[in-house]
Amino acid sequence: MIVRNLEEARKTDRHVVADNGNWESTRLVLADDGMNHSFHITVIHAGTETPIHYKHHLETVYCIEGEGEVETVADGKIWPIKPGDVYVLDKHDQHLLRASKTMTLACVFYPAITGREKHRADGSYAPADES
Ligand code: 9YT
Repeated sequence: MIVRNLEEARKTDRHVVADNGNWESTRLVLADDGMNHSFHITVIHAGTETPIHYKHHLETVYCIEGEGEVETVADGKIWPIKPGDVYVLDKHDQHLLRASKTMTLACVFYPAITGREKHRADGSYAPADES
């Protein structure tokens, strides 16, 4: 069994800050835990827009606090997101994530990320066998 604490993990390299400053994330569960999923607590800063396209991962995102929206690029649909909402990228949906109030999100990735990924120019993370 594994037990970790968010505040403790934030002091380690599990805590990453996006190059563009839009978000920061603490990866509480990663690939080397052998769970096949990873689990992150991610903060999206107010007033930001982040283009994301997880071509090689599925992701479920639960909003704990804050407010924002997701725009799915294929159809231009806007999905307002508030605490209690979950959005599920079941089709590797290309999207824009916007926060109007700083958002705290709980994110699950399948397959697990290793912790070394950076968003690539196309908004994706490298597939598990490439990273
Ligand atoms: C909201 C969202 O897509 N979060 C992704 C996790 C975060 N970018 C991370 O930990 O890499």
